[in-house]
Amino acid sequence: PTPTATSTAWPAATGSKPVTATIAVSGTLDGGNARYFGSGALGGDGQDEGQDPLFKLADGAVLKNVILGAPAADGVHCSGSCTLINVWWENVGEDAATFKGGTSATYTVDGGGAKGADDKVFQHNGGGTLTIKNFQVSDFGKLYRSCGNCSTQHQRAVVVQNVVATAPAGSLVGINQNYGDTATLSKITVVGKKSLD
Ligand code: ADA
Ligand code: CA
Ligand code: CA
Ligand code: CA
Repeated sequence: PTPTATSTAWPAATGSKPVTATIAVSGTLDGGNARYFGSGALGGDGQDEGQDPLFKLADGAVLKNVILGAPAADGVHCSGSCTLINVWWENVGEDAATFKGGTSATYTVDGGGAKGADDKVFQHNGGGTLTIKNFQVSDFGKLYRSCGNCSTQHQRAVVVQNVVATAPAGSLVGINQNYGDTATLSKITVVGKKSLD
């Protein structure tokens, strides 16, 4: 039989917390399914580049059981390797998460989901390998983009496993073959669209 991706239900928020200054995470932050939303200087909900993130993860940090509400500004930034477990974006801001580590960085998004991305969900600007697994995404432009115009360009890799994607506006992933990027997709279910760009 054809493998079919599976997804779990979105969690109910246990509380709501305004974020007026970027939260620096090193080690592990377990949000207990609280909803964090941008406020004040982090109150941007549009597509302006250069917004700050709600969470900035140090190399090796883990962010888990967090709901990002609206506005979500520039979401989550990873400075090095990072792990996002059961992180949910109710309405993606400029993008959901940006991966900025070096060439040997590994980033994992395991569980969670995202909705309402005018353009990209995951933006890969550094080097290394991003794995996105057990994830669900709907109402979005592109699940993943390897930066096409970053000031330092890298060869990047993305692995997408067990993802349910509902009606992408564009393609699932965008990579730069001229830089030797790779994309490895398995167990993807696309709902509501017959073909991808
Ligand atoms: C756009 C832009 C990139 C980078 C990226 C981001 O793709 O062209 O240079 O800024 O957004 O990190 O949001
Ligand atoms: Ca952008
Ligand atoms: Ca961005
Ligand atoms: Ca949005």
